[in-house]
Amino acid sequence: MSVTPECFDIAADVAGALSSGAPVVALESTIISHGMPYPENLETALAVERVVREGGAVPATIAVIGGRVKIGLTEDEFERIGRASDALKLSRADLPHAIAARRDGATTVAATMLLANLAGLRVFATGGVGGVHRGAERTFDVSADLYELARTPVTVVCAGAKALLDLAATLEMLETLGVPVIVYRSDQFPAFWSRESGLPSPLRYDSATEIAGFVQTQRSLGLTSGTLVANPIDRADEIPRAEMEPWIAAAASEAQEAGIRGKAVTPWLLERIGRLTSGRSLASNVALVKSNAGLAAEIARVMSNPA
Ligand code: PSU
Ligand code: MN
Repeated sequence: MSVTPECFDIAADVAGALSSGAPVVALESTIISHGMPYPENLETALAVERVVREGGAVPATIAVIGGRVKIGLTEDEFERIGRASDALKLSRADLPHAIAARRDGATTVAATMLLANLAGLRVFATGGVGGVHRGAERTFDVSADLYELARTPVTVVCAGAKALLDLAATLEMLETLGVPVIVYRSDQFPAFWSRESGLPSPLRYDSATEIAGFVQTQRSLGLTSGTLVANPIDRADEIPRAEMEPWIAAAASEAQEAGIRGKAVTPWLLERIGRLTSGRSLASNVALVKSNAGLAAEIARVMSNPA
């Protein structure tokens, strides 16, 4: 087992699962603090943990509380991250500050991957990963999530990337960085709220067993990058692309006019799109995160008990 840094607190059930080789699924916390409004954020976070348990794995939501890295949160800690308006949004660059200054912070995909890996967790479920923003040729706004996927050996299950990003550029960037992108049971890369993006799947796999086999092969080759698994939202929960596009365009141009920059961009757009769609985007978001948690639990189970 890996030796974790002194600032880590690993929940008892997570530690038990790790020492016995039982399946564990890491979960991020920025989606709680900056991705959804209260109280839906808390309800969703707890529901996602239940889905992982029902799927036969132990959930480990990751966050920084008072400068301690928590691998697995108590209900009070969920509450603290879900309600705290002063929780920092932590990506790779921000973690040492949050820990040294004893702050509360919620971890993005990048920071969650990094911490999960240090704790020995190999599978992680989220909603959407960050990517290349529209207009990145001017702003250079490319999420640190992509670089983390390139360097950290964790399998990340998501619903694609939000269509408010430049999805074609995001896939190009992932290819450049050497990050394999597997789409689960679909020939198109999914666009978060929508099943389709118009972009072909780089790879398509139809079972958790095949995905676990892929990752095993990746490791046997000495490859230390992550793997992105894109799980399209269920048809019953999706908002088709044509319906989403005008709302995304409106939110993106408003963000530009309002001068929103840096870390604030993704949370701002999500909130705005939530309002423009009268909550429909939030309902889809909740459904897809649960679906991803279920698939991640299945992959973690197969990885723990290879055939
Ligand atoms: N996608 C969502 N909800 C979110 C995020 C992504 O549907 O809350 C968060 C994730 O934590 C992701 C982060 O890692 O936004 C990316 O932010 P940025 O673009 O600033 O790297
Ligand atoms: Mn950014």
